[in-house]
Amino acid sequence: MEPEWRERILYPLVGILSISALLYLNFNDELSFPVLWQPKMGFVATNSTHFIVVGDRNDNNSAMYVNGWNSYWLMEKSIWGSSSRSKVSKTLKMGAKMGLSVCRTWAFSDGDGPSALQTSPGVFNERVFRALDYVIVEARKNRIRLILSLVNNLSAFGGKTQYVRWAEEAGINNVSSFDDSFFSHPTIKDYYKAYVKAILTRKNSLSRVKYSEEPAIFAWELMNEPRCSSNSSAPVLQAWITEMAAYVKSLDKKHLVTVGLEGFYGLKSTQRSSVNPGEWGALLGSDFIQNSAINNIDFASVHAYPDSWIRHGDLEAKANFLSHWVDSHMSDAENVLKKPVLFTEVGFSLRMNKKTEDVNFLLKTVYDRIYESAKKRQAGAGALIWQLLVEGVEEYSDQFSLVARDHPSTFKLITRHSCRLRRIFSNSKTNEELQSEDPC
Ligand SMILES: *C1O[C@H](CO)[C@@H](O)[C@H](O)[C@H]1NC(C)=O
Ligand SMILES: *[C@@H]1O[C@H](CO)[C@@H](O)[C@H](O)[C@H]1NC(C)=O
Ligand SMILES: *[C@@H]1O[C@H](CO)[C@@H](O)[C@H](O)[C@H]1NC(C)=O
Ligand SMILES: *[C@@H]1O[C@H](CO)[C@@H](O)[C@H](O)[C@H]1NC(C)=O
Ligand SMILES: *[C@@H]1O[C@H](CO)[C@@H](O)[C@H](O)[C@H]1NC(C)=O
Repeated sequence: MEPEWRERILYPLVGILSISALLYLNFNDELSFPVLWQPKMGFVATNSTHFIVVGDRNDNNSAMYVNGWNSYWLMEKSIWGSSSRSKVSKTLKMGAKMGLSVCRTWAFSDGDGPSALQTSPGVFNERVFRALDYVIVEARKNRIRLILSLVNNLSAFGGKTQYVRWAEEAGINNVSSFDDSFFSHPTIKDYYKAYVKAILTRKNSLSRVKYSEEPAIFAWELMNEPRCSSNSSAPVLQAWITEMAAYVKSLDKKHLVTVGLEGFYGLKSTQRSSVNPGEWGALLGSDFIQNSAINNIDFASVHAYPDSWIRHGDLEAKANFLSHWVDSHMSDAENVLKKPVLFTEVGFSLRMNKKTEDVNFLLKTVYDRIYESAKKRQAGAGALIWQLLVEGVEEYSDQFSLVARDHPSTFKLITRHSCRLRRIFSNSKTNEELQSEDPC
């Protein structure tokens, strides 16, 4: 061996290898292995009624229409060890392969179990926070953007109920037995704000990027499906959204904010009441128009569950409802709100629709309307199916869950929709899209 070769190549090589080995040994704890490189991404913003990616070409060609999905359990599945983490990674990879660009997931888990993120007001389990760090890093790796929801209306993962319980445990005795004091009691509002602040100012332990600076976050969602039935005329929820959206913006000016509504029209939107699935829709203390019109709310969010909302309708009745529901919200977003609207949960019961073709038919009803809207660069900005699973996460299954193995035709339909949305913008592909996987 030439001595010169040894000095010029071998010694440095050995040096690099031993430093790498040292780094590897030091960081081998998978929970703290640092991320050295991440793909570049722009932030999502809005331009009148559509989304754009800032930092891309800034003509109207950079309009972004979304095909996406829900997997609410990503953080929880990332807490314990690499074999369950690999399911999270697999899920995000699967989304990318289907041309999906946005995933909605929970950034909350309130309570006292070992997988709770917030164990009492303002107190966090660092291990669970690192699981959320991991989800964000993996999303970015796959060029997926996340809609992160900040609290639940329902009591799964704590929700409103847990916040009210904390207040009671702290000796506050004027919280009503309704969980709705979540929206009005000053102490509980402070709990929520402290939580929001901890999330938004978090520095990712893996990438060292602050959440407020992370382009792989598509938006913050104030709450999953807020309802405040005890005040059906809606001012309580309206005031809460106004206050909390402003609070989020005061900490983070780069990210979009949405409410997380189901989309029912309230008592003040009488001209729209026939669009609701029933009279009950107006009595839940929310109002799609008023709540979404708030200045700091950047885009409207709507859910669609025809199987749960009109239980006794046949397939045709459900498809009719769905068409009106989607058209009405897109038209209000375009003409009244002048903001994009995302259908952030669209779910069809596999128990009630016995045939996969029926699920596909209903899903296609929504997708076709989004596609028409995208062709005209209008406000119907996309839909997120509830929910996609990979094999091995059956514990998170519900009657709306789709697994590729069992529902290949639905997966094909979802992918085809991603592709036709992409084709509309194919002569103006953003740099990001050109680099990402092409399923089409
Ligand atoms: C913007 O979009 C419109 C409608 O699709 C098109 O006619 C126009 O040429 C586009 N402008 C630019 C700068 O690409
Ligand atoms: C927003 O859209 C308008 C046309 O509607 C266009 O002229 C403008 O350049 C767009 N701005 C950005 C930042 O994309
Ligand atoms: C929201 O919470 C209330 C209880 O406070 C409950 O009655 C309602 O069913 C929940 N709704 C949804 C859709 O989450
Ligand atoms: C409960 O008490 C606090 C002060 O401790 C007060 O600010 C609040 O208005 C009271 N009532 C409700 C419903 O929040
Ligand atoms: C709803 O809340 C508003 C404002 O707090 C109050 O004026 C109104 O009386 C409440 N309505 C009902 C039905 O509780």
